[in-house]
Amino acid sequence: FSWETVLKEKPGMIHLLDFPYNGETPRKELIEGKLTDNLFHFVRNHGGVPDIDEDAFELEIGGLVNKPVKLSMKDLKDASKFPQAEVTVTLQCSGTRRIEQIQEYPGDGDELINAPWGEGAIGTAVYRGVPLKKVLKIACGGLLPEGQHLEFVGADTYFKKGNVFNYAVSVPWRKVRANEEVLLAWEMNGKPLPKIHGFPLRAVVTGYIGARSAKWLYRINAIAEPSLAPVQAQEYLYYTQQASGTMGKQNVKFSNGFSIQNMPVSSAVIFPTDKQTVIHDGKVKLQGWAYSGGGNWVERVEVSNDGGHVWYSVPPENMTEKHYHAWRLWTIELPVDAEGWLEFCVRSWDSSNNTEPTFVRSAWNWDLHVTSSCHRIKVYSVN
Ligand code: MTE
Ligand code: MO
Repeated sequence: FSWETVLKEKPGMIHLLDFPYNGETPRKELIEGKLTDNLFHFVRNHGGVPDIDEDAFELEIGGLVNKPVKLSMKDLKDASKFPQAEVTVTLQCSGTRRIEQIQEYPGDGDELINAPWGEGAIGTAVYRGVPLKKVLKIACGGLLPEGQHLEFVGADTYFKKGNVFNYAVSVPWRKVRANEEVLLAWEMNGKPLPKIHGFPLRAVVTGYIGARSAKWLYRINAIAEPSLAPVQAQEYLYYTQQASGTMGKQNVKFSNGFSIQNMPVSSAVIFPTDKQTVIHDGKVKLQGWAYSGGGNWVERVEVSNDGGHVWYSVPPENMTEKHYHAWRLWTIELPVDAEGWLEFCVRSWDSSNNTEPTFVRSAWNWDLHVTSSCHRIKVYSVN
């Protein structure tokens, strides 16, 4: 899978890395509608894109379950065996808006780990599949009492410090047990899951960072403790600036970081863009997205034309509807009469009354994850 192939199939994608291919949704397509066109959904890969024959494919489920099984795609899609579900889900990479943290202070990773994503490592789709909870119950007779986490293993391989690993992560059984919307999915917006998004089968873990939604999923292990695979145990950790004192990240132990699961509430202005000249006629139209993880929906979005002193609420009728697992797109005519450089910013609140840190440095962390601070852009305003 080369960048050239992707360019042909996904014209206009914002290019991050050739190999492994990583691409960001173009701005216009990002806020085109509540559902992101599959063609333009962002892509985050750690390794190559596996070629999987759906007819020969089997999902193996084992570890601390009552009955280990192998299921073909035909078994999984047999609605008389497993009830199917469709869920609208925003997937957000924990690297979204990382570029702002990089600009504040550089981190300490390579370009794969610290890919400089902007505002487009997020997208929304309707996924169809089977609730993982039901598959574990119906096919495996449930978990053994020690089975407290579910490890997802992807068929893609990935290099780290001279070793080759399969992409593997885990989620707590509690999350799956409490949430029938955690899916094993084979369809995205009514179409077969595209190859680059995990064909033939992926996990879709609502409310969590994108990393837990393993693509090319071929093995699920019920385990007692969170997975020790490097993606789970060594990446997607949140190290506060204080964790390293003045010594730099090289002195930090993995155990000093905490594992990031739920996404916090965050938002972004997509139009206008940073450093753009805007012509105002007493107002300027702003457009963007707002999303919160953990099953929280976005309650309110506010924008400011003066760097965050005076705020204007986006009228609810100018937002797409509330949703437990999906973003809200918003539009507002922001009053503007000044000429010259202005700082526009956005902040939002979710249904648990969480809001966003004021400045990027308030939530800076060594691996540059979950940039949730108030998104700020500078525009040159003329009349
Ligand atoms: N699954 C596998 N097998 N390999 C990967 O590299 N990347 C993860 C996750 N699942 C990844 C994976 C990350 S970090 C994110 S953000 C999402 O997939 C992105 O999903 P997408 O490429 O379908 O947008
Ligand atoms: Mo990600």
